[in-house]
Amino acid sequence: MNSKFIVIEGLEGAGKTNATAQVVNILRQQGIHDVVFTREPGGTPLAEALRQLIKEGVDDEPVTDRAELLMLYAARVQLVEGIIKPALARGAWVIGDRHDLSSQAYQGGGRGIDVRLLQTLRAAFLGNFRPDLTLYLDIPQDMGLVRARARGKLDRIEIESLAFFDRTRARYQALAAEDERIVTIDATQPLSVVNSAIRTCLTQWLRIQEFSP
Ligand code: T5A
Repeated sequence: MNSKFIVIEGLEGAGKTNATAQVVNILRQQGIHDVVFTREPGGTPLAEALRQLIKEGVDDEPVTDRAELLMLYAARVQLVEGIIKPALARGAWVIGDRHDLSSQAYQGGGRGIDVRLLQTLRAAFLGNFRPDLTLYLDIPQDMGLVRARARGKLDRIEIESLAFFDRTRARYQALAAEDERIVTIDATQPLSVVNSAIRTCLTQWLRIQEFSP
């Protein structure tokens, strides 16, 4: 089987860390051991510096929505060109904690940035590059934020309004419904049930990939 790019998406506290571990277990059981992990924003020294700027800002300077979007894209391009594409080219599998769908949902849905601008950026900077499979962990924002808050201090995006996260979730759900490469997992369930849903979905998908040309 050719190497694949699998992405885990969802609101804060949806359980992406747990899902990543579950995906890796399943891949190992299938004999796939060469796996590279990425997170967005981040994953290279420059992209990690941008992550810090995106999540914390600088002093009290307000960050405009478009500046936030461009920083996210700068980090993404750096990661895709420097890490993800080379890993896939040498035959490794890549597991991403977030990718472009986050921008479509948070910046498109949450911030309300025009979809045409997002499509233009994606076409210009990513071209046809897409994840082979995205597992979208669907959770209402109040439940996810309770989990995220338990970790401690909230960052610049996590302190956004409930309406922001409702719009973000609605965009995630709409995009997942129209793209067969995005599978929605109900992340409100207990961890054991979420893990079993991930196992069922990924095992079936791997079987299909095995027999695809
Ligand atoms: N962003 C990012 C954008 O706005 N646009 C973009 O394009 C991109 C790429 C990134 C921030 O940047 C924004 C989105 C984010 O605000 P981040 O830290 O990478 O920040 O992402 P977060 O979503 O904030 O990371 P979290 O760690 O909060 O989320 P996870 O990884 O989904 O949560 P996880 O797995 O650590 O789980 C949190 C807690 O819940 C428990 C876990 O054990 C853990 O304690 N848990 C469960 N408990 C009960 N039942 C379950 N099913 C559970 N699943 C997990």
